[in-house]
Amino acid sequence: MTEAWDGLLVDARLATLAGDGHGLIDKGALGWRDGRIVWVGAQDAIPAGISAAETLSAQGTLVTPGLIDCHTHLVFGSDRAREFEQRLHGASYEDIARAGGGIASSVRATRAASEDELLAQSLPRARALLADGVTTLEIKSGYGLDLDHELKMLRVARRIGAALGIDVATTLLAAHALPPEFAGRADGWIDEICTHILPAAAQAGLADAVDAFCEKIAFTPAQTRRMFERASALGLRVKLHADQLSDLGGAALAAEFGALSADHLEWTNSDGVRAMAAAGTVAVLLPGAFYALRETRLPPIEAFRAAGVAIAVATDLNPGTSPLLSLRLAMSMACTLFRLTPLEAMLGATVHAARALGLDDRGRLAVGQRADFVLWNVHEPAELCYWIGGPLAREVRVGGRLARAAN
Ligand code: DI6
Ligand code: FE
Repeated sequence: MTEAWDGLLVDARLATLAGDGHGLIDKGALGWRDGRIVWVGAQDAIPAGISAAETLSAQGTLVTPGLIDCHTHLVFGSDRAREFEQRLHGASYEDIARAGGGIASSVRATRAASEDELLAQSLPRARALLADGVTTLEIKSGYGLDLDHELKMLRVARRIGAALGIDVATTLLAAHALPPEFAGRADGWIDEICTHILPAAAQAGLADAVDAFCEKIAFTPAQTRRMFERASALGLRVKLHADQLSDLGGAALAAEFGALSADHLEWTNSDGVRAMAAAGTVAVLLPGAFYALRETRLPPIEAFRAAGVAIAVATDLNPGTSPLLSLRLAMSMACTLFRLTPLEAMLGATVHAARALGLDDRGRLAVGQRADFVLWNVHEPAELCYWIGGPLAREVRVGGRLARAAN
C-alpha cells in the first residue's frame, strides 16, 4: 500500500531539538502532510511504499525548526532614529520619555497612519525576520493607546500574518504608556483598558494575550494587577514587561497570574525566580534592548538555570530600545552578552519561545508538530549564533510550504 505525503525532505542534518541536546540526525529525512510532520528519522529508515508530491534535498546542510520570535512591537509608524542620536549625545531613555519623546512619539506617528499605511510600513520588518528564519511571530499593540488605534494595530498584526502566510500571535499592550488624553491619570487609563479596550479586543478575537509595562516610567504593580485580574476574568493569558529598569517585583507578580512569560528581567530578584519556576512562567530575554540601552546589569541567568525556568530569546523589535531585525542576531547577543550556550539560545528561539506563546504544536521537528522548518547554509548548529549577521537561511518552510517572503 502506498502512503501519500505532501513532501519529503532528504539529505538533511536535522537539529530536531527532540530529547536532550540538539537531537541531531545526520543524513536525516522528514515527511509532511497537511502542514504537519508525519515522519522524522534517518533517511535509510524511510518506510517503504511512501510517495511524496514534492521531494526536497538539503544537500547535507543544517535544518532546524522554524524560529519563533515571541516578543516584538513591530507594528509602529515612523522610526526613532533621531532619539538614537540624542542618546549618543548623552540623553537617557528615561530623559527622552519624560520630555514627551520615546513611546509617545511613536504613538503620534502610529495614530497618524491609516491601517494600510501602517501595514505598508510594518511588513518589511516582518519580512526581514522571516527571511532570517522566523516562522511564528508575536506582535504587541501599545502605540495606539486608545480603543480604535489599539485595535487598528492588532488588525495590522493579523494582516501581516495573512500577507506572509505565517502565524502571528497578537498581544494587547494598551498598558504600555500613558496616552496624552490621560496625562496624570494613570488609574483612569487602567479603568479605560479594563472597561472598554480589553473586552473589545477579546470580543473581536484580536488579542491572544495581554501584556503591560510594569516600571517606574510606566505602570505600578497595583495597576498591572488590576488589569491582569480583568484579563484573567475574560479568559486571556498574560505576559509582563518585568524588572527591565528597576526591581518592582514584576516577575513574581506575573507568576502569580500564571503568566505565559515575564520578559526582560535584568533586575529580577530570587523571589521572582522561584515564583516563575513554580508557575512555569518562561523567562524571555531581550538582549537587543540590553545592547541598545547599554545596560550593564545581567538578568539572573544562573538562577533561572538552577531553578529550571525555561529561557526564551526574542528580538523585542521596537522603534525605541531594540530596532533589531534579526532573531538570529538576538541569539548571538544572548550568547555573547548573557553567556547563554548556543543550544540554550536555539531552544530559546524555538521550544521555549513556543511555550512563551502558549503553543505546543511547534518548536521541534517531531511527528505531529507543524512542518515549519529552515534550511540553513551552515553545518553546525552553533554557527547560527556564531556568525554575526549575514543571510544564512536558504529556504524557509511554513507548514511545508515555501514562505512567501517576496510579496
Ligand atoms: N519595553 C521596551 O523595551 C519597549 N517597550 C517596553 O515596554 C520600548 C518601546 C519603545 O521605546 O518604543
Ligand atoms: Fe518589549
